[in-house]
Amino acid sequence: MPTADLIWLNGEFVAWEDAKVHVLTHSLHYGTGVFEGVRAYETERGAAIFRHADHLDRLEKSAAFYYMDLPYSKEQLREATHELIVRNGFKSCYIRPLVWRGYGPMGLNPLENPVEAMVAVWEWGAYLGEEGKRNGVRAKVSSWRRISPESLIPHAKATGQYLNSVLAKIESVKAGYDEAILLDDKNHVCEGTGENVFVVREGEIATPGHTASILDGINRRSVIEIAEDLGYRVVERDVMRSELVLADEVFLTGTAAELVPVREVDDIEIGSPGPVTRQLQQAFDDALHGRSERYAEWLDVVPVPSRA
Ligand code: PPE
Repeated sequence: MPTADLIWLNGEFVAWEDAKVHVLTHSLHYGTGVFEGVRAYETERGAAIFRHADHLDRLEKSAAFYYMDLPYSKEQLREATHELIVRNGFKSCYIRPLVWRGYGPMGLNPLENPVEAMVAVWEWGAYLGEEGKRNGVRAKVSSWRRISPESLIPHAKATGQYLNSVLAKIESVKAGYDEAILLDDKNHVCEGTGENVFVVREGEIATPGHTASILDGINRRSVIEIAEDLGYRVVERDVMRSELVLADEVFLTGTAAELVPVREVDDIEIGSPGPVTRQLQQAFDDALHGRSERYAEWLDVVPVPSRA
């Protein structure tokens, strides 16, 4: 695990190894936490955080679903993250904000437990491997269904909900695949364990819509916008399992993963990465690294304090 010098914990910068909580922390027992995954990239204007405001908005919404107010304002979290990146000396990094119910009464009512917050940063390379990013990953349709909106909140990025992704990930890795694709409770394609999924067929790009129990991925939104700007027809609709194989190309999007082609589904070769995936990967990469004027407003440039 790559580390950093400092972690921001409840308003203070503490040494990485000292960023600790009590073992009776509510969230440790019951999964009552919400989090984000964000990335900062090295750009010509300095380190820049991709769609930071959107991630903080989603963090606030995720917290609200579980009856938590953010203990620090979004602006405070934003500034703390800027300072954390500067003080750790990073030009690019992964950013993990977490808000959780802390030490207090045990039992399932969390409402008396304090709400705590932290932000950690570290250098995180290609989530599904460099080779996967270049030439595509091998995915397996999971035997596990994505959490149903009747039992949990697919739109919330809550820690406890990730047991669903963990089961699917373990199953796929033990079977020798790189990633799992989960169907939803209606047997439609939903998403990867930590990525949204797209299928390309005859020039049309399709991705499961909000009623398919997806997480409303920020990179999903970005890639839809980029694809439309490039003139592609993008539709949000139900996607059948068979379409993963019928497709000319399949790819995944997520903060950690970025844009990753899927080269095989259930041991069947698809044809990805094909030309559409390649074009989108390039345009998306340009947006992330600040090489695209058109998407410049997506970047939250980290201010560097003057040494005066
Ligand atoms: N679905 C899930 C279930 C998910 O966890 C992510 C992000 C996405 C879709 C894509 O969302 P977005 O990053 O906003 O485009 N997964 C985060 C956690 C990964 C992890 O292993 O931890 C991430 O990519 O940071």
